[in-house]
Amino acid sequence: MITFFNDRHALHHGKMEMFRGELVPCFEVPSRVDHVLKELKARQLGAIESAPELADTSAITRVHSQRYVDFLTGAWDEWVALDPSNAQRDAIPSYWPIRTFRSDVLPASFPARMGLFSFDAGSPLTSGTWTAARAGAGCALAAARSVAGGERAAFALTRPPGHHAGVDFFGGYCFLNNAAIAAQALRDTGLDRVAVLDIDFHHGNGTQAIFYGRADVFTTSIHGDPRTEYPYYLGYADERGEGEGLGFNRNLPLARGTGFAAWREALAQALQGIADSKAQAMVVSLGVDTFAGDPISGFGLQSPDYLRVGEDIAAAGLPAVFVFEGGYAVAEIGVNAVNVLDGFRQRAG
Ligand code: Q9C
Ligand code: ZN
Repeated sequence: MITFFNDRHALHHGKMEMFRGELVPCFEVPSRVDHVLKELKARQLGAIESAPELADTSAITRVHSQRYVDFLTGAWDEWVALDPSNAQRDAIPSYWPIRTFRSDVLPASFPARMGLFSFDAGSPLTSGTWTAARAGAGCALAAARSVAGGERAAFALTRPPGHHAGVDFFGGYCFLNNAAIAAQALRDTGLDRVAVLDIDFHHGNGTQAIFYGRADVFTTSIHGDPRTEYPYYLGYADERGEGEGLGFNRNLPLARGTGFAAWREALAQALQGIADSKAQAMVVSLGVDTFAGDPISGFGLQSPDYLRVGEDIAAAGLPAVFVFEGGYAVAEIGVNAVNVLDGFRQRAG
């Protein structure tokens, strides 16, 4: 399996996130990816290449709005222009245009615009966020192109993660939706139907929303029940797509505390949905925050279970683009993520 690595990832390094009334150290830290890289090398899973830089943002604007990309491009400079001492502080939104407010008008105020383009206060925007996120999109694109070119599987090893980011918003530690960019790139390189399998603990709200009205990209997510788990406001089983996309989204919410046996049954259902959708390739949003030891999540998977996850995905028989998402038990993150890839490789042959 070939890995494309975002070697600019550490330029995004948030200090603190807002959690229940206080600022706590960010869970989404650069060392996450370093541990996965180290484990990949130790287990000799295949070639590891630094992903090439994007020549332009056209692959990004296939799934994100131009005005959101413009916002992200200039955000840090605008933040520092508000007050030069902001250079020492991350930007965190604190106002949002919820129902009955206008979102069509772009405010001149940067903090107001930051709220327009986000949905939580847990995703600090830093000096290097745009550079890191843009390079991550390049990483996802490179992985998608290699699979479109005939590789059975490729891994986009990047952070910040992506699956919570929508057409025009960031949140959940995500700024650009790498999995959606990869899925769209597969479509744009000639595949008629693709699927996104999201196995991160949290519902892939951004990915779902981006493709909700489309029949060419089947999206399916296994996640903590939104009634109790982040991102709370999306991810219920009755969300099945709309318009032409009706029937092309499938959510499999599971109760906090779910262990591997029940989780694996949900995976079988998700894979059956993908088979029924007639997808020719899949993008896997590979979060390992389903791990029992994850500090912010609530499922009970153990490290060896991830080998079985990779095997089950490989048995579906489709080419796969793995895109790295969440996982916050940093000491075990390398073993857990690479176990999925190794299980896939062994089963795929
Ligand atoms: N103190 C991903 O896994 N915060 N994002 C929950 C934690 C948001 C997770 C509260 C979690 C976002 C990509
Ligand atoms: Zn997650």
